[in-house]
Parts: sequence; C-alpha cells; structure tokens
Amino acid sequence: MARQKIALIGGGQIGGVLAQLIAQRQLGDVVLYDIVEDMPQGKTLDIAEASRIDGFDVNVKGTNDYKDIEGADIVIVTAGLPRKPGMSRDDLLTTNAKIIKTVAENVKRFAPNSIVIIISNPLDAMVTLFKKITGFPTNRVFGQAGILDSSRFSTFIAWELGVSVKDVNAMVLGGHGDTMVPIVRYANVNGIPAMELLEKKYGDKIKAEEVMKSMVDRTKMAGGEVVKLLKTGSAFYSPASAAIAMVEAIVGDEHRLLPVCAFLNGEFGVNGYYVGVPAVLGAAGVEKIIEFALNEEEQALLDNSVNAVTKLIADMERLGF
Ligand code: TXD
Repeated sequence: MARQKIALIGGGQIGGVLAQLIAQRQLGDVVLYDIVEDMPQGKTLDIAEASRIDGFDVNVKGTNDYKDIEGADIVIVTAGLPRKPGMSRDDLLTTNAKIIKTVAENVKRFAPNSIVIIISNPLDAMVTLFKKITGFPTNRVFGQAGILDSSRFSTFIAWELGVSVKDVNAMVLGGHGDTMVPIVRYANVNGIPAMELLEKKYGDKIKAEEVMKSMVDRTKMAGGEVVKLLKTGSAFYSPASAAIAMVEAIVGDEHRLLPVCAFLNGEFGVNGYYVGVPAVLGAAGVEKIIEFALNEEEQALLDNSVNAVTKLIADMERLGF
C-alpha cells in the first residue's frame, strides 16, 4: 500500500506536535500548512532533522500553499485561535468560523476524497460548518474531543485509585464544552466498576459519590485548567495524542470503538447534529455509531449538552455561516 499523505491545516502548537508524532510513528508523509510564512517550513525542517536519531523515514514538508495538500488521504484541521484565560470555547466562534470556511473551501478543492478530522474550537460547530461547506459524506468529516476528554477522566480516576491508567476505561460523551457528559456508570478498572472501588476505598457511599463528582467536574473544566496555567494558549500535547489515536485507527483499519464527534441520524435521540458518541473508526472513517441504553439521568445530561450544541449552531447560522 502506498504511504498515506496526511495534511495538517494549522501549524501551531497542536499541528507541530501532530507532525512530529506522525513522523515518529511513520503513519504517513506529512504536509504542514499554515498562513504564517516560513513557520511550518521551519517546524518541518526541525522535525526532519531528528529523523536519523528517531529512525523514521517519511517526508515532512512545510508550506503556505494549499496546492501542496493535493490528493491528501487524511486532513487534520487545527487552524484557528486557541482560548486565552477566562474565555470559553464558544467565545472563539466568529473568528474560527471565518478561518474554517476558507480551510473547508481549500480542502474541498485540493483533497476532495480525504477523511477529515476537525480539532479547532468550538469543536461541534466547526465540524458542522466544515461538513456544510465541503458537502463531504459524514463518515469522512468528524471531530476529535471525546478521546481527549475521556483520557482526562481516566487519568483522574487512576490517580485517585492509585492504579495504572492503562487499566482504566472511562468515556465522555456529548458536546466538547462545559456540558460534556462523563459516563460514571461504566467507568471501570479492568472491568471492575470505579464506583465500587471508590466505595471500598472510603467505606462510605456518599463520600465515594462526592469524590467521583469532583473528578467529573474536573474533567469538564480540564481544558480551562490547562489554559489558566499556560496563560498563552490551550492544551496541545494531549489533543495531538488524541487525534493520533484516530489516525492510527484509520490507517490501520482498526475498527476501534472511540468517542467521536460524529453526525447523528436519530441515535441517542439526536437528529441532524454532530455530537460526541461512541463510534467505530476504520479505513472508511466513521463506520458506525454505537448506541447503548442511557439511564434517565445520563439521557437528561446528554440532552442538555445537545441543547448547548444546537444553540451554538443557531448562533453560527445567525452570523451568516
Ligand atoms: O480536543 C480538542 N478538540 C481541542 C481543540 C483541545 C485543545 C485545543 N483545541 C483547539 O484547537 C483550540 O481551541 C484551537 O482552536 C485549535 C488549535 O490549537 P493550537 O493550540 O494548535 O493553536 P495555535 O498554536 O494558535 O495554532 C493555530 C494555528 C496558528 O499557527 C495560526 O497561524 C493558524 O492556526 N491559522 C491558520 N492556518 C491556516 N489557515 C488559516 N486561515 C489560519 N488562521 C490561523
């Protein structure tokens, strides 16, 4: 099989880490595009010059010309501004919608058959806009948020229980905003319910519930916690890793079940919107949505999160996008 061509639109913090990870794992040839002159060329030169040390041999090219993404198999979009302290993701709507519009037009022109992973915020709205402008089928346009949010939740559970994070499974569904929905009921350590282990640790159901609630709240605000510490931007190592999990699933046709910001046609009671749900990712992109029974409380939380997404989309449409 020919090597995959992976185009990264946006060569900032996340784009740069993505380029390095793709090269190091030899997932494909990389084209790093940014509007800032020379910067993507500088980053890719720097990455390529580590190839002898890391032992990878793929092409890594920086560019300011969309023509270089021609024929890309996979496109990852991180173009747009990140948050500053005190901002919500939704505050980025107008600025980033303008950017995503141009990006979508160019991806449609130069890489019409690509599978596209959107990362730019506000995520659910940017995926919706990209899909609208390109008209690509929904299996080929989706967003990354849930893998990161779930990894954050899993990390906090591992720290709290003193077990390896490798053995923790936990999933976060819904929109990529403050209303996201960590699914507590199915959070587990190698199959053992996390709640049961917390109750054992504290010997008290109410205390265990309090501790879990604080981890859920921290997960919801985890992006903001990093923004507050960094002061000049938002998380970039972990979002890049999350997107790499998606690229690996696509390139390796792994059929992985991952939380994906995917288009819903009635699943989970949502019709016609992009929302974070479990989906199977393989060579065709989103191969199917995996629906499972939510209890009343979970469904109410998901509905609340979906409402936040639909409101954001309505705001975006009012702005003329
Ligand atoms: O999980 C997730 N989905 C996210 C998303 C987690 C964290 C951050 N997330 C969002 O990703 C964040 O809110 C931003 O909207 C994006 C990118 O974050 P990053 O930290 O990489 O931002 P940078 O370093 O500012 O990089 C953005 C780059 C920068 O180099 C700009 O010059 C470039 O985007 N940019 C453009 N590239 C192409 N085309 C246009 N028009 C353009 N405008 C700016």
